Amino acid sequence: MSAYTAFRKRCTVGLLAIGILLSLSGCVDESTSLERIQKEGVLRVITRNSPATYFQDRSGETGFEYELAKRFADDLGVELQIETADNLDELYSRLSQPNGPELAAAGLTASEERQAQARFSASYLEVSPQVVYRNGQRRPTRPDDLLGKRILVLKGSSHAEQLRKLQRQLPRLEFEESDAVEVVDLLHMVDEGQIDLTLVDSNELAMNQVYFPNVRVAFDFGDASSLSWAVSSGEDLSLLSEVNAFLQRAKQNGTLQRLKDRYYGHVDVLGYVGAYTFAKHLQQRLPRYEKHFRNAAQTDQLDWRLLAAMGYQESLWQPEATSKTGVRGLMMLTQNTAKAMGVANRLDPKQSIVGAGKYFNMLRDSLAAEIKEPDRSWFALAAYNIGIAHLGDARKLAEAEGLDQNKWLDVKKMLPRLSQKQWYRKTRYGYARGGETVHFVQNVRRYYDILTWVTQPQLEGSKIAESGLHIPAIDKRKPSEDAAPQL
Ligand code: BLG
Repeated sequence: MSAYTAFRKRCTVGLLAIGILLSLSGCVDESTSLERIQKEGVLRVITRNSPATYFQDRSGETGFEYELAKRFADDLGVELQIETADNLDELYSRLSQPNGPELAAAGLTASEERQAQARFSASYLEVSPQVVYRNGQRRPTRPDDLLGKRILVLKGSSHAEQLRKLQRQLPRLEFEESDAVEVVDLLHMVDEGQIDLTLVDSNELAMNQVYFPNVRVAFDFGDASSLSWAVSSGEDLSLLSEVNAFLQRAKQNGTLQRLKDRYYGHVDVLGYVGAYTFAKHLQQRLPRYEKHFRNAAQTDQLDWRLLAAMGYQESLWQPEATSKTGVRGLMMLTQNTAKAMGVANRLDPKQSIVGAGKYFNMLRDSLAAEIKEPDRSWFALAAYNIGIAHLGDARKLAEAEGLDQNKWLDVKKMLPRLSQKQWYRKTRYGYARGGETVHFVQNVRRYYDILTWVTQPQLEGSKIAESGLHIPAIDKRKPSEDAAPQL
C-alpha cells in the first residue's frame, strides 16, 4: 500500500466515523420529507372547505381533493389528516410554516405570484378561468366589457392576479377582493344581482351550475390553467416526486377521470339546459315537497335526498305526472304498488312519497344479505323501476357469465340483455326494458350526488350572502342600470 493510499483510507475511515457519530448524536437528520411522513404514518394535507374541494356529506368527509388525497395517503400507506384554511393567503402561509402541513390540495393554480411560496406538482386538471354574469344582463364578451362593472373575486386567487395584470392595460378597471366569501357565495351574489360579475374556474362553475339558475358564462378569461398540488418551497423534492408519480398513475388508470366526472361532470351528463332546469326546479319545486321527503325518509330510515332524487327522476317533482303506461304521481307508483302500499290517492304528493319510501325500503330489505351497501341501495332502486323478479333474472345472468351477482357494476351490465330475445328467453320472467333501468339508477345517483352537496352545511352557510354580507366598497356603488328584473 502506498503512503498516499494509506492516507486516503485513514481519511475515509475518519470521515465515516464522524458521519456515524453525527448521525448517532442526531446533529444531522438526513431523512427526506417523504421518509418522515412514512415514519410518522401521517400525511397532513391542507385544503379549503368548499364543494369543489372538501366537505362533509352523508357518509363523512368527501370532495374531489379529499378523495384524491385519500388515495395518495393510502398509496403511501399512511393516515390522511385534513386541515382547512379560511382563505388562500392563510393556506399558503400555513404551508410554509416549519411544522405546517406537508401538502396543499385545494384547486390551486401554479401562478407566478405563488411560485415564491410553494413548489407545485404536475397538473391534474385543466381549467379555464371564466367571467360569470347574470342571465338577462348584457353579456360581456371581452375584457373591455369589464369596465364600470361591480366585480368581486376571491382574495389571493389567481383570478385577482389576472385582473391586476389587466389593470395595467385598462387602468380604469376596478374590482374587489374578499376573503370573507367562497366561490358559492360569489356565484350566489351574481345570481341575486348583488354584484355584476365574478371570475371562477370552469370546474367550479360546472359544479355550481346545477344550483344557480341565473349564472352564465360570459367568456373565458385568458388561457386555460392547470390545477396542481403544492408543497412548501423549503421542502426537499422527495414528496413532490412521489406526488407526481401518483398523479401520473391516477391519470393512466382512469381515477382522475372518474373523480372529474363525479364532481364536475353534472353539466356534461345533464346537458346545459338540464343543469339549468334542475337548478330552477330545485328552487321552485323542491321546497314544496321537502318536508314530505324528510318525514318519509325518517320513518323508513332512508336518506331523504335519495328519495328526493328518485322523485326528480320520476316526475321532475310534479305530483300530477302520468306515464304512457298509466303509472302516476310524483313517485310514479303503479296501481298495484299503490294498493300494496296503502296509497289511496296516487296524485297526492305526500301519499305518493310515503308509499314510495315504504316500497323502496321493503325492496331493500328483501335483497340477499350478500349485497352490501352502497350497492344494496342501487339494487333496490333498480327493483323499484323494473320489479324485483326481473332484477333477479339479471342477477342470474350475471352469475352465468362468471360475474358477481352481488355487485351493481356487474349486474348493471346484464340488465340491457333483458330486452334482447337471445337472452330474455332463457330467463324466468322474460322481457323487460332493462336498459331503461340502468339509465334510471344512473340518473337517480347523479341527482342524489347533486342534492347531497347542495344541501351540505357549507353551501347552506352561503346564505350569509343573502343576509347581507358586508362588502363596503361594493355596497357603495349603485346597482348597474341594465339589471334585469327578477325572474
Ligand atoms: C315499476 C313499479 C314496480 C313494478 C315495475 O314497474 O314502475 N314500481 C313502482 O310502482 C314504484 O313495482 O314491479 S312489479 O310490481 O314487481 O312488477 C315493473 O312493472 C315506475 C315503474 C315503471 C316506470 N316508473 C317507477 O320507476 C314507468 O313509469 N315506466 C313507463 C315509462 S314510459 O312512459 O312508457 O316511457
